[in-house]
This record gives sequence, C-alpha cells and structure tokens, in this order.
Amino acid sequence: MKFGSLVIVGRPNVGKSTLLNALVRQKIAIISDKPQTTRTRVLGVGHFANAQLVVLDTPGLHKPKHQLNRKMVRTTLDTLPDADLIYVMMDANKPPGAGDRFVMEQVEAATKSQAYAGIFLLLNKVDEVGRARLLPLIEQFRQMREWSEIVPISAKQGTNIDRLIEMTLSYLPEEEQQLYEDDFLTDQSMRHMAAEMIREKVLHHTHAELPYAVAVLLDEFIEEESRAHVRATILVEKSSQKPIIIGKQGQRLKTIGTEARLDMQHTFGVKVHLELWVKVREDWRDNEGLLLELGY
Ligand SMILES: Nc1nc2c(ncn2[C@@H]2O[C@H](COP(=O)(O)OP(=O)(O)O)[C@@H](O)[C@H]2O)c(=O)[nH]1
Ligand SMILES: [Mg+2]
Repeated sequence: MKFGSLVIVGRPNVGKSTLLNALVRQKIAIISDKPQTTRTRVLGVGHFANAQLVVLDTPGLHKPKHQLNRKMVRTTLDTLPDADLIYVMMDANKPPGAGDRFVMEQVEAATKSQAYAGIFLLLNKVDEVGRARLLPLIEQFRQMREWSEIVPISAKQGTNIDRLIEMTLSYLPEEEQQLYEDDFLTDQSMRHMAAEMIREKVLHHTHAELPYAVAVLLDEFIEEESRAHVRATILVEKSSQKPIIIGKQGQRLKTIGTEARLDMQHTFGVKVHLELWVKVREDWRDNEGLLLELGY
C-alpha cells in the first residue's frame, strides 16, 4: 500500500481547502470567496485503492497584521516539515504576483532544511482559463524553479484530480500496512467542525471587513442518542457589526443558523438543535487567551 502526507500551501483564496475536500471526498474544511477563511491546520485523509494520502490544508501565507494572522502564518510554516510532499497552489487566472513570491520564499526555506519527495505546482481554477492562455502561463511558471510536476487542475470541478492523485502516489513509498482506519477522515473534533460550519455561513452572508472580524465560540455541544444540542456565540469586534449579523428582524442570523444546522446534520448524521448568540468582543484577534479558547 502507498502512503504519504502532503501539505497544500499558497496565498489566500487560491482554492487550497477546496482541493482538500476534493481529495478526501467529503467536506471537512470550510470554503469561501473571502481570503483567510482557513485559520488552522486541517488534516484530512484520502482513501484510495491501495493508498492513503494524508492531506494538510493550511491558512494562506500572507504578511500578517494581527496576532491571529501571525499565528496563521506560523501554523503554515510549522506544518511544512510534517509532509513528504508539497503542493504549491497558484491561481491560473493570475500571473504570479508578490503574494506568490512570498509563498515561494517560504517553500525554498523549507526545502533547505528538509528533503521532500516532490514539490508540485498546482495551477488551480483552470475552468476559468482558456487553453490558449494556459500553455504560455505554464511556461512562465516553469521558469520559477524546478518543479517535480506542474499540474493544471480545477479543485472545484474535479478536473485532473485523479491524474494528480496518480502522479502523487508515484512519488510516495510503499508501506507494509495501512496507517489509518478506513473511516478516519479528519482529526478535527465535532465541536471544532460545528464552529467552523457556523463561521462559513457567516462568511457567505457578510461582506467587506466583517468576515475578518468574526470568530465562533462553541459554548456547548451535547450529544444524545440520535441528536446533538449545539450552543455557540458569534463574536464580532464592534457593536456596529452585531446588527449586520443579526439582520432585519433576525432574518440573517436565522438563515446562518438554518444552513449551519443542515451542514452539521449532513456531516454528523444526527438531528441538530442549534442555538446561536452574537456578542461583541473588541480586539479578540489580538487577545491571546481568547485566541487559545477559539482553538487558534
Ligand atoms: N472557478 C473556480 N473556483 C474555485 C476553484 N477552487 C476553489 N475555487 C473558489 O475559490 C474560492 C476560495 O476557495 P478556498 O478553497 O476557500 O481557498 P483557500 O483560501 O486557498 O483555502 C472559493 O470561492 C472557491 O469556491 C476552482 O477550481 N475553480
Ligand atoms: Mg482555506
């Protein structure tokens, strides 16, 4: 059986978490069109015929401003040594920019202290790029460094993912025995996933600076026979943000709650009763104690 671990790095919003979900074939990481959606390392296990791939999704590499962002970048850099193989992901819609160069610097630094089985360049979102534009782009990326493979993919539509898996496995060693149980998909707790599902819905329904200002604190998660009772608090930074989350006559909060509850029921396979609160906690992004409590 083939076995190995890979880490996905890239600037925010290139589609790292979407690829993790595609490889694990289950939604274990939250996705949004806002940068910096992923705040922690997320581990998923992809199970294939005669192979297991441990996939490590990371927060996007970017220049940090808050304590939270410093932790996010740290988390990504700390994850690099845990992997056998690196996937550097870039957006095929955009020529490599300053953000991608910053990512490359970090990757080069990591390769100095450790040998990797492979360093793949994944050009994601090819569903949005014409073939005529893709080829010169690949040539441009080829000149950046020596890549083990350059693979154009669409994580969202599943394009070329089977090929990517096949290529990846060819770089990995044979193991005597399987390391993870067949039903092990992620190391995240249900509590953490529940909080993340709520945050994803908040991201979907808000704009501008709000997504960055939001965190979800899980107050209670009680599992009984075939149902779970979840109580959580959505934290915002300013009192002006609270009514935005709640919406007219509580409508937005209601939508967020309903969508999050359905996701939880789908993933956890039990009926969920969800109680949501909204609270103002100024500067939570720089509050060390609160960051720990939030699991960051
Ligand atoms: N068109 C297109 N959009 C994608 C693809 N992969 C991800 N996205 C979108 O890009 C945005 C960021 O995705 P996400 O996985 O959260 O990116 P991350 O920040 O790198 O983890 C979301 O709106 C995704 O739906 C893709 O292959 N094609
Ligand atoms: Mg992500």
